[in-house]
Amino acid sequence: MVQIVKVRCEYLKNPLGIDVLHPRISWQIQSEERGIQQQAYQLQVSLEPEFGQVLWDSGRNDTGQSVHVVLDQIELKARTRYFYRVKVWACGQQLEGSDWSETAYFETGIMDYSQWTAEWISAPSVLAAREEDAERCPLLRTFVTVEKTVKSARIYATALGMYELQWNGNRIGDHYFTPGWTSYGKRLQYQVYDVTEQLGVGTHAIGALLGNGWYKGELGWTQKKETYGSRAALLFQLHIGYEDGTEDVVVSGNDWQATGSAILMSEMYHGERYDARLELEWHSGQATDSDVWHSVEIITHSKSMITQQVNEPVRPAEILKPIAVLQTPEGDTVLDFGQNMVGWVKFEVEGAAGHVVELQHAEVLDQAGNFYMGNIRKAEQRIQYTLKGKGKETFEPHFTFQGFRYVLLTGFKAPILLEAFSGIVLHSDMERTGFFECSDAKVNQLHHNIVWGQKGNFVDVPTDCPQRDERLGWTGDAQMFIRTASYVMNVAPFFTKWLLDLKADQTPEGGIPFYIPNLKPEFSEGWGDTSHSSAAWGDAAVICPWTLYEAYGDTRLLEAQYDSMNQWIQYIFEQGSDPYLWNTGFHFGDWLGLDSKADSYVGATDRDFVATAYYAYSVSLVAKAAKALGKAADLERLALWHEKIIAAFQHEFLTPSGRLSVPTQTAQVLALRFGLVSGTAKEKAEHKLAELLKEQNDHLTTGFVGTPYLNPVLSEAGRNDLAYRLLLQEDYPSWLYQITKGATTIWEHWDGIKEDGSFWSADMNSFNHYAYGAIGEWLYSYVAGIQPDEEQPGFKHVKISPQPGPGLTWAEARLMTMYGMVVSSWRLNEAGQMEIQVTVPGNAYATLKLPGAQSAARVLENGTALAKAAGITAIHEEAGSVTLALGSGQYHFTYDGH
Ligand code: RAM
Repeated sequence: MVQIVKVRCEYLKNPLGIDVLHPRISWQIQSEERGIQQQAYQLQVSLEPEFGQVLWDSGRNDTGQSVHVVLDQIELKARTRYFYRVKVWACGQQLEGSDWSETAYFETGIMDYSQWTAEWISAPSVLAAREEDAERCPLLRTFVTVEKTVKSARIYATALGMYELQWNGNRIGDHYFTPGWTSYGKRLQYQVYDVTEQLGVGTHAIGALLGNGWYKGELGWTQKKETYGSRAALLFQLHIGYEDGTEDVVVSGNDWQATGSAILMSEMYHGERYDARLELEWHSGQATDSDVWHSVEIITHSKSMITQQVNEPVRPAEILKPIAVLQTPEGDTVLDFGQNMVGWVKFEVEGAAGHVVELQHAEVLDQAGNFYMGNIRKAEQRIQYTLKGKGKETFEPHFTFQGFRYVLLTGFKAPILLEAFSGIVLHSDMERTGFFECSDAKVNQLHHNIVWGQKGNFVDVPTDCPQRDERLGWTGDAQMFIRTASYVMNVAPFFTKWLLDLKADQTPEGGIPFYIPNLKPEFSEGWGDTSHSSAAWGDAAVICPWTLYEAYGDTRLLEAQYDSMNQWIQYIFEQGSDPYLWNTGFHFGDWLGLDSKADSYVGATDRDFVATAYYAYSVSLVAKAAKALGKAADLERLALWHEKIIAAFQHEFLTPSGRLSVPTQTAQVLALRFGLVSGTAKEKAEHKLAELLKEQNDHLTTGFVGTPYLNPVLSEAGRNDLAYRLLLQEDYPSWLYQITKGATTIWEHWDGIKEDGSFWSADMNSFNHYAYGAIGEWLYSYVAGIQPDEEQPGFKHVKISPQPGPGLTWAEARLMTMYGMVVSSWRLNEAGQMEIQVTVPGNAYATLKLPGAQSAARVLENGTALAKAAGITAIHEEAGSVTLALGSGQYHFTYDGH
């Protein structure tokens, strides 16, 4: 029996607001049987869930494609729900037709921005006239009267600033920080809410709170505001379809009213100030008092940049309860959530009207055990709540988030009840896809920390850190971590959105700003007058789309970014004194490398070396993209270009006898990983790397640039022994050192907390920075051995090559790919045999290299000889290694001789 599961449109389950003309459909095929390959599919689209009338029927389509099938035969109409289902014929031992999949749907949105008839409305300035109201968030409202039975109702909304919609006093939807952060001048996403249920006959109050958000609040470390504009405004359109076939549209316009809300201040970095005494019964329809309610102002602002939301919204993903309440030596009362998290605290409190309680958020306690805010810099992370004094009150903030493990409480009555506090974890609601476990508890904690680093820093944009006055979409950090990120969660929609902003903010010369979305240049003080295009940072333009292509087989995305990728390498071409070297301009170099000079953040590896190495790498990836997209002429030109860079690199950085002239770990790592050396020069670099590690007593000195590739390079060089030693080191500097210091997320610095418990300087010491979490890639793709194949991307062909090493007795990774779950695990059992368990999803196939297997004859699959086991389509034996070609299914191999 074959069964179809996880039918998705544009990666999403039943999405609303799809505005692409030809969305893509994907599904997965499950079966108990091995070797399942799809032979044909049939796809049907209907306007009704029962498929009474079929709008489009593909008929039987003889193809194996089950991922990103483009719906290009129907002309989609705006604001319409399309139901679809799929059936396949798959071949295992025999050809079988499946049942129809469950019915899924997608719904189109506004599609054409000229259909926005609503107007931008803003609170009148009189509301902010009093000094104490200057920061107050406005509340806008209107009333809607429904006289007939509603069949369907949708709200389409966006804002300059942030908005939260309310319906008769209740929050609408579970999207947070809407409309998200984009390069607002060029792209502004809108959201869709299904409010059919809420819209019974009668009069309804609709409210919208407006906050500063990224649009006009403080951003960057220079305490500047109004990055994108100075006025918060709402754009709102409610389409009501009645049972009788008629329609009404309610839009934001001058009939709306505005007043000040109970939110006296709300800032991303600083937190929120809320006075519950100011709450209004605003939805009752009574408070029409003109002292309180004013007419809104219509503002002129373009709508042409409004666009569909492609990524998942930020949602509350989980709730953590505090594990303890502490009294610090300084006498503070502090909650410990046991996990460095991102989101906010929801709390219950009781007391007299006017009483004020305060929460301040920090990541760590200092050496003495006191609450420590130093590394949060100028971000206040403070929630201040004034009670209304009417029994139990519950509060959670609106337009701000905090990065924290510890919360300093002020004004709360003793004894503190832990039940009264909940840590609400907020992040982009991506599907968790990767799971890793092994025999070492500290390595498992490291993986946990990687996952939490991703949660906390994937709040609509990939940020460097989520707590201090920074929280920016740093390109370098994103490209270093993206491969790991793509194992841990499905990040395709998330990065598709971010790459659209990257493209939008790319300079006319092809340069890439340091962070995306970009800020104004004056926000980047401290970097001189350069505000873009450092090597290894700007290369995100190329590395990110390519990585997504490999992981998800997303050709459309690659095509969409292709020009931007080319513009980036062209930009580099124009920079150097020699077009094939990049030896000019500002670069971050091997950022935070431990071999840096005192008082510098830049590691010892020559910056021109790093820049030229990345230049070569990016050109090689654009060449691969050209190949994948069938652009033969480009491929030829790019291949030649790449050769010239390699030649220039070798001329500049390789001695005549074949040594790299830059004797750092990172230099060897980059040259090896990017294929810049070959033959004896490659051997020398491998040897040198081992020697440099030995000099450090098998410890790394690498920074942001070298660290992600260090272990992969060692494994490729046949030095798993060394890679495992680095992984398992527990003293400084190492990944596990921070675990021994209690880390629950990845630190920015190898020595964020020093051996004696003191801190690295407060000026840049985040405890939630995912860059060094890029070791995750190695755990999945080498330790467990699951790798994509660029020729058959999206894990259509899975390369599985587990690489056991000293110090671990077993490891297992599970990865939900576009085709389904891939599993790879190895275990040295008590009898000293190697056991390998592998799962290959339906309609995919795998090449499995059995680690340490001497001969195929000695390997059993579930007790049977390999030649007799189902699903194994080929067996290769070569120089003491056994490689198998596998069809889909679950396998269990056992053999001696590791
Ligand atoms: C820091 C950021 C980021 C890094 C840049 C160069 O401010 O936190 O991680 O990419 O510097």
